[in-house]
Amino acid sequence: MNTRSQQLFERAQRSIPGGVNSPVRAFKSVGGTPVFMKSAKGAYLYDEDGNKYIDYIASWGPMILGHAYEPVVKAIQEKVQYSTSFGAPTALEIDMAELIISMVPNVDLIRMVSSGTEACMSAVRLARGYTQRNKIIKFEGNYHGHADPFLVKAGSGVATFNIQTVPGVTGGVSNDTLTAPYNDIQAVKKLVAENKNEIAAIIVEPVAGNMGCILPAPGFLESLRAICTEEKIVFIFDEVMTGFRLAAGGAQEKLNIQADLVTYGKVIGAGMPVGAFGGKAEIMQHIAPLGNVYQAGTLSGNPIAMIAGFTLLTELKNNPAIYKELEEKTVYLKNELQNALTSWGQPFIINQFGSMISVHFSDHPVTDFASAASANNEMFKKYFHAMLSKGIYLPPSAFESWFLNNALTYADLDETIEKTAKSLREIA
Ligand code: HOZ
Repeated sequence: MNTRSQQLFERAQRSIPGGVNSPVRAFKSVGGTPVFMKSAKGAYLYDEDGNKYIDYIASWGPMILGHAYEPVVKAIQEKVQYSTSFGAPTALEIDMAELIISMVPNVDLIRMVSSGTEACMSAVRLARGYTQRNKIIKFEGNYHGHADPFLVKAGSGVATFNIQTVPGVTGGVSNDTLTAPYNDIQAVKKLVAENKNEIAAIIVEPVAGNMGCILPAPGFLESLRAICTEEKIVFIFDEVMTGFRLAAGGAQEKLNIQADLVTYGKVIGAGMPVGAFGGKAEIMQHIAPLGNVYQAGTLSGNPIAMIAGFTLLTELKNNPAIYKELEEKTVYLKNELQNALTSWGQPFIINQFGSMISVHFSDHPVTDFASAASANNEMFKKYFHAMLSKGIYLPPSAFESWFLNNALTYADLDETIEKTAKSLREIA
């Protein structure tokens, strides 16, 4: 008999393209039926068939303190009775802007939007308007949302489905996006030299999370910073995944590097649809209505998204120990996974930074898109399904990072290891 998830997936495909509202959820790269979720609490997800899962996605990052976090739920419930949207300014938007500015280095002004895609798209437009230049450099396997300029050699779903060229993105747009391998500073220098005074921005995931988790090589981000300063290029950190996750001040704080503009997504709304971009006043003042770089949105600064994010970020600001706890849990998981995979005896690489981690079935270090793509991703599929069947919910793609949440207990981590060992025996 079909499970309820199977029934729902069949029904979904009749009204929703591919049965999902975001391609990675379709499970196409790992095969099988996507699991339809009904509820979540703390570190656990519960599906429509009543199965429980230990969650390693955390809604792709934002559930840092776990799902349905009580203070966030209460704050939303209190706020929602006063309307879900005004289309007019609220005091809460100022509280939120002031809070983010107090937590994040190097941000004088910040503009709220409704998603990480919007944030990155707007930051690039601003960089172009500010520098009066057209081209940008992005890195292979980095994903900055689905706006046209970013769908060139992108990570996440674009890499998962091996889409080389995205129909609908014009040549004119793609030609202005130059790409370099992640961690390859010589390739960046070459692009900059070949396109002297034409590069508006370099945009980077400071710790990559859309081709698995990939760490910046020592000196890579520092060299990008130096090139941008020298060549008057706007340096953009895409902190949609790393912001408020690696540290209260995100990757800028954790790695001690200052970007000119920084973008945020779902994390600043505790999972509500929200994003933001901010940076130095000198650049930000070119945004309308201060300047002519136009950018807008009826739902920007939406009160429900703001109160959810404000409540979560306040907790993170007031409890810096959370980051230490999260990292300790992730290192514990990494070490135990390492033991289980070593006893298994086949090649593997684990990449981990802060509370981001991923396993690559690879005999070579995974440092960029090419090395992530040449791992044994067939093995990942088997591992994913073996784990899923045992109640461990990993990202359904080898090209996505896992995200830990602080509601996870050491007992959850031990259970995950025990099930990893069983899964590896099954798939060997
Ligand atoms: N781009 C997201 C992960 N990097 C996928 C989000 C989703 O499918 O919900």
